[in-house]
Amino acid sequence: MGANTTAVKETIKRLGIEVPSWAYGNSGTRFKVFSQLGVPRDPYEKIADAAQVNKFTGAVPTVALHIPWDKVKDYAHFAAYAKDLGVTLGTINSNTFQDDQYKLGSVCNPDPKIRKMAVDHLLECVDIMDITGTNDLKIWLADGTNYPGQDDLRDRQDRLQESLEITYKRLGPNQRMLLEYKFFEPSFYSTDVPDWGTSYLHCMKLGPKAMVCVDTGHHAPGTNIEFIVALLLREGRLGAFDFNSRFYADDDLIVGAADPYQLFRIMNEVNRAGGFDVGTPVSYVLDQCHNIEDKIPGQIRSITNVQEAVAKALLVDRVALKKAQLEGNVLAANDVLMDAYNTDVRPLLGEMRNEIGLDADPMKAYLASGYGAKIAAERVGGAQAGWGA
Ligand code: PSV
Ligand code: MN
Repeated sequence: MGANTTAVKETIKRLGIEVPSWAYGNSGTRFKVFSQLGVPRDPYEKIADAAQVNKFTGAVPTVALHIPWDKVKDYAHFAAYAKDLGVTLGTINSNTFQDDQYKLGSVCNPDPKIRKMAVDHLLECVDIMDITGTNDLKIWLADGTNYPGQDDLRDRQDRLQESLEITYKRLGPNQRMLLEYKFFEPSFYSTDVPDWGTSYLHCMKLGPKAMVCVDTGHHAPGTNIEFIVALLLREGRLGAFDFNSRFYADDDLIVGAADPYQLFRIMNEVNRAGGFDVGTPVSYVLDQCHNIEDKIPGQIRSITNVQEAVAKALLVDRVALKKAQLEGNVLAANDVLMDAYNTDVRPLLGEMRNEIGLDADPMKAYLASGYGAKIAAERVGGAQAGWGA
């Protein structure tokens, strides 16, 4: 085995995994949004639910917000409320995809007035970050085109660069811009930031505070995501993960559900590059929706899936691996990885939770807590939060 088990436990104890506020609202597909009992009706109730995930896993220091879905009157009050519940406000996710004006795109739109509207929104997000004390602005753009000839692909890149530059200049000294890519959807012919290379190019032009966000669900089937991760880490430009799983397109399913081995391979590259070290620039964030499963349990499962993949990656015997690699011993090298991957790390993680005063099994403990029944009884009336709220 690789790192000793005490070191594995200590690393996972300090590995924070941010949860998204939008995981707790109702969600679905373009065909149907299913509603659930007890779903939050405002951003405060979303934070209360996220705090439960932290309470039982001990792994969730921060909650990502989505603007305007999580707009509140008083962000300082909101931040204080979160703090009282044991969490802090995290990444601010911009939203330049829900207004009618964005039909032909936001920051890449051919109309300068609409581009300005989009940039103003990004700047407003930074204003909010200043109040909440958040460091990260995450930008995912729905911009693209549906038909060849619809717009000039290169002009759109120029507009993108210009808009990002204005936003980048507004960042404070400790604030970062995380530029997310996605290979298609909602546009079907071209996407303005479709891949890591495009995101990386723009980040390089912008400066050191711009980093790439790898959303694990945003790649074509068969893509070697760990290679992308290794490359970005090598260049010092991997700023964040958005975790989720996909079988087909961007499904936003529970991380590690579709292919836990892939998640392990990605975490192995992160570990290879020191991405779990103290002071790492990489942030770890869930970006998921729970359409048919219960939401808080879905989030708890996601956290434990990430912890299991990280624990296995930390168990890789790097010395034995390097030796086998340098000797050209293909099977021995592969065995080293498989040994770690095939280790049942659940007892180790249970032990780790006990050491920090938690139940070894966060899912069981949450289900026994009665919180789900409590919110189902209490949260009646009012509009449940969902997409667009
Ligand atoms: C849309 O694909 C998306 O899931 C992106 O991954 C963003 O991170 C998220 O929505 C929130 O805007
Ligand atoms: Mn994402």
